Amino acid sequence: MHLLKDRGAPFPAPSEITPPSVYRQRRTLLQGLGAALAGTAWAGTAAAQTTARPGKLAELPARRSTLPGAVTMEKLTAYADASTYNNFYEFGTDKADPARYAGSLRTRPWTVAVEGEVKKPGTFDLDTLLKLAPMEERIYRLRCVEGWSMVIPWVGWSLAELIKRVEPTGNAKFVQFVTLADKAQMPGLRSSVLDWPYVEGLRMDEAMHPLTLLAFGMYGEVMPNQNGAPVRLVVPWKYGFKSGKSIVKIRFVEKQPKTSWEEAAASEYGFYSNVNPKVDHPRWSQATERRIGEDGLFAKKRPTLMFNGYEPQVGQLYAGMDLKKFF
Ligand SMILES: Nc1nc2c(c(=O)[nH]1)N[C@H]1C(S)=C(S)[C@@H](COP(=O)(O)O)O[C@H]1N2
Ligand SMILES: [Mo]
Repeated sequence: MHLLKDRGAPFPAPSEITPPSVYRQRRTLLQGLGAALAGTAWAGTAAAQTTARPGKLAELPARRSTLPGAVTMEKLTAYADASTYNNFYEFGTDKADPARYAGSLRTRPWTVAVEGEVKKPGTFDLDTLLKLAPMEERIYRLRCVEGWSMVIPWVGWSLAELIKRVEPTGNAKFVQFVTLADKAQMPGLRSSVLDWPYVEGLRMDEAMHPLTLLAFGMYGEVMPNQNGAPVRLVVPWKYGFKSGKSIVKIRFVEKQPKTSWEEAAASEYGFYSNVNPKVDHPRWSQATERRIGEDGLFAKKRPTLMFNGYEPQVGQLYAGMDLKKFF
């Protein structure tokens, strides 16, 4: 939970890593060369990177994104970690609960309603969304406000693609994301830890930023339920909770919308929630983070970067804003 203080730990230096398209080639090459390279450091590195396609769920092909900032070179988090250490309170507050209980989530049929201040409102079914724009692989850091982070190869397309198609009116200043709340499928709704449904929001320019991803998969496959199937948001420069899972409605509004975490504790979770090592959470520091899968007894925490490392791409959105006030 966000109530827990980070227990601290992490990791040495960001080890150099090979992007998936390249390591897939290497893997093929290695397979071709057979055991010839086995035992070399290089072979070891390539083998460690074959997590890109875990082979658990249906493949979701994507081209590599060429968008600036969309592919970090950091070592990927293992799929086994990214799909078992989750926050998805609709299935419980323990990190293991979503993987344990999200099997009951029915992800088809699925629709996303788009409404509010748009000229072309409508309801999009999943198959339409899957074909709406070319799928891209984006390797983003995701940093939770609790003080841990992962590096995940997401599959999806820029939310801006959808926004352009529905033609927002001049009154559309913010976007609210409403996620599924169904007691029959989500045992966590029995708890009142949050006001359901889980809602989140972005300012219009944040929602339109090309890095803001509507994600349908990860590691080359469709999204595991526990990671927010069948469609979720990923906003890489903001704390993880801004990235709503299992979205059913997108509303364009004039006034800053309410968000579940602000509602739960306004003094701790602001609307913006940009990753910012200089603005501590009232109950813990945000200066450092531990990388999931790389923590150990002697591992060092790594410094948290301004805007989670996406400052070159998104810093301009906040020019002139007091980020301590608008935290
Ligand atoms: N619907 C919904 N979306 C959610 C959450 C949630 O509890 N419910 N948790 C958020 C939080 S706190 C984080 S850190 C990320 C975690 O995403 P991951 O499990 O894919 O790493 O999802 C976010 N989206
Ligand atoms: Mo989080």
